[in-house]
Amino acid sequence: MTSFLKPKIRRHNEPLNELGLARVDYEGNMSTLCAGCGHDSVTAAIVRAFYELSIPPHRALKISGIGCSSKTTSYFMNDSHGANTVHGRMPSFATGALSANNDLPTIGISGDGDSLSIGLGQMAHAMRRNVNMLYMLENNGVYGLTKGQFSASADLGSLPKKGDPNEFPAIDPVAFALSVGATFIARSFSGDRKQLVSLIKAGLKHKGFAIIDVISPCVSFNDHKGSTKSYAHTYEFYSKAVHADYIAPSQEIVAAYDEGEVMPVELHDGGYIQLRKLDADYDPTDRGAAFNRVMDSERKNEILTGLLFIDEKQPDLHETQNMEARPLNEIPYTELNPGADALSALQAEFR
Ligand SMILES: Cc1ncc(C[n+]2csc(CCOP(=O)(O)OP(=O)(O)O)c2C)c(N)n1
Ligand code: SF4
Repeated sequence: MTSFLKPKIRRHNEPLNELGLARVDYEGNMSTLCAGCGHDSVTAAIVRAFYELSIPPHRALKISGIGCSSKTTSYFMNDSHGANTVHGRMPSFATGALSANNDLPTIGISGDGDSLSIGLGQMAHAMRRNVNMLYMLENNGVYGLTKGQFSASADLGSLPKKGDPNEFPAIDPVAFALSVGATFIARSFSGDRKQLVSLIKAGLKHKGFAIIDVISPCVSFNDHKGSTKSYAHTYEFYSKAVHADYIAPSQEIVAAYDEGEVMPVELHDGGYIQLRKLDADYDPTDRGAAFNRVMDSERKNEILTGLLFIDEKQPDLHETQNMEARPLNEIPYTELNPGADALSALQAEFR
């Protein structure tokens, strides 16, 4: 894909993270997306989250499918491992890469076209297997790259820029993820940087499959009156169910809110996600209750956001399959390849 290098210039007195890196060190190539595209705001949130978590860029994996959204991986962390894969096939690539090295913080970027049509089966199986990755679904209701056809997330009756209203019901990525077993499910908006950065940090620290459905408007093909994925519509119907903050293992947990409203969820790295319920009846650890609340908000035309469901107890794919904990590239060759005699003995067991 076309890309332009961005000069890396650190400002005087720029704040540095624990690794001594500045935010600019987490940026990538110059974006070639349309000015005002929601996807560029998502990139900025990703840059901030990785910088604030002090993740070494060369120890991370970024992968994507095909679409304007999938070009996002080019715009952050040039020093990371990464690949722009095949349309809808990013989850398989992630499953393979993480089987070889489950230690790499992994972010997959996709669009609603890439994820909910050609890639729906791939995404579903990564969710039910609890592959240890953060999956960002940049959702604009259209195929932006191929000039604005409706995608499967377009709401029934929503209007295109030109032509007839959408005739099919939408697939809601959040309801879908709840039904196939994802263990961290959130929704946000490209225009809500604060919420998005917190969710990305929490999602990266979750052990298992984390999905963030980000409403990310396409200014060229789906930002008009009658679209339910425009900036104006999202701002009007935006509703927050839960506020989530990631608290690193070294930070003290301070009860900043009234008791009963705050729910700390412990993560495998010793950190916490501090959940503050904005809706008193909402329980983000109860899959059935979360599903009912999401359906209820859809009936009311609300765009419910925040960390909508979390389950830290399910084992990830690596654990379920009892795979080698050490990254394969750190295992000595003699251990990886014990020789012809060991192979013959193994084959004999199956005769
Ligand atoms: C196998 C295959 N089929 C179709 C296409 C054409 N195509 C390219 S991107 C795309 C959809 C992109 O939509 P989305 O994932 O929502 O990303 P956006 O561009 O809206 O960010 C399609 C259908 C393709 N590249 N490969
Ligand atoms: S066509 Fe739409 S999705 Fe693609 S870059 Fe432009 S605004 Fe973004």
